[in-house]
Amino acid sequence: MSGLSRRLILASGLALAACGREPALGQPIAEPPLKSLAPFPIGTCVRAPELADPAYADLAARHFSQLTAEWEMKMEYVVQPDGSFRFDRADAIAAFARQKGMRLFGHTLLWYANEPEGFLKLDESRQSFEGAVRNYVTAMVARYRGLASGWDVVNEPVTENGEGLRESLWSRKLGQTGQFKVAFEAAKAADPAAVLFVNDYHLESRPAKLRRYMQLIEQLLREGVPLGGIGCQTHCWSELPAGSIAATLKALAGFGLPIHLSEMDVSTVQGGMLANRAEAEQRQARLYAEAVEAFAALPERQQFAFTVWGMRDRDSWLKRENAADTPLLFDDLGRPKPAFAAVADGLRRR
Ligand code: 9MR
Repeated sequence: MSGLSRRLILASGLALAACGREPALGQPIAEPPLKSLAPFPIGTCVRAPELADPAYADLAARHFSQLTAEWEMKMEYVVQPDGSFRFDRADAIAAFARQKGMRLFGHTLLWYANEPEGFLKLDESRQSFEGAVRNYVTAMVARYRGLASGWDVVNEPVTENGEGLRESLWSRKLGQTGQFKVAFEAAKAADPAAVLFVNDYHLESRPAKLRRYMQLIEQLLREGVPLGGIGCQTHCWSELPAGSIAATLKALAGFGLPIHLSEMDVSTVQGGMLANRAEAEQRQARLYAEAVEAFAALPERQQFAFTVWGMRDRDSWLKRENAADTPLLFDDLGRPKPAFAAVADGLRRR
């Protein structure tokens, strides 16, 4: 090895060691932090107990600038059967975000999938249902005021086939429109600076669902609900045709509101058409690249955050459904996959 190249390697090793990473001679230089390549926040979801694992915590702090709780800020964890709240895990995620200088994203206040006993058994002779919902929303939003940049206020309101809005405890008790008014107004009062979202999935794969979602957004804006942003979860699969994610983001951006690409993952098994993992992972990488490039092409003031739904494949909810799935940017050991490189390249090209 020439003196020059040896000096270069030593010098880059020293520079990295100074940043708290210590590669030895001959080890490849680590990939750049994703967040350093993006002018907008790059988010991931996390679970509180895993933050105690240094490898998991390092990956989160190195690459991401925004954290969403994967489930510990939902009613299913927070609301106890007796109606009391527990914030320990949400507080742990918030403390980690604060310590690492990251934003927190609040997920989620009203969700059809969460109908906790505390609400089902509410004694309405003592407390009205609407009052209890307002108390809950106010308690959550006020607690993380100043740290949470935004909230998913109503999650997944549109039915699977896009024909209508979902029935839930919230729509039955407060009315289909009432649930939005109550939750958004209480959230706005509790933190006027937080951006308040609706959020839904399969918008890129089901045109009828996207149309119904956009009708709902139009209606909420017309009725003066303080809706401040639009969430597009982007749970998809490697066979999704090219162009649909980009077209969906563009359509949603037509409202002029901030866009959160809020839960991206790309299943390599759900589409079921690909025989070969290498091809599935290449298609996956292309879809991640399409998504990040389309997001980066939105007007700057509409780029709320680009969020992936987990870091390592083994942490993904999809892995629990099918152990063969590999939907995320990092493999089981936390090593960057082709999908990671595609996102990094997409960010460099913007
Ligand atoms: O990934 C989440 C999983 O760990 C939870 O068990 C589940 C129920 O809380 O929610 C999953 O996340 C969902 C998100 O909150 C809303 N959009 C769909 C996500 C995947 O199911």
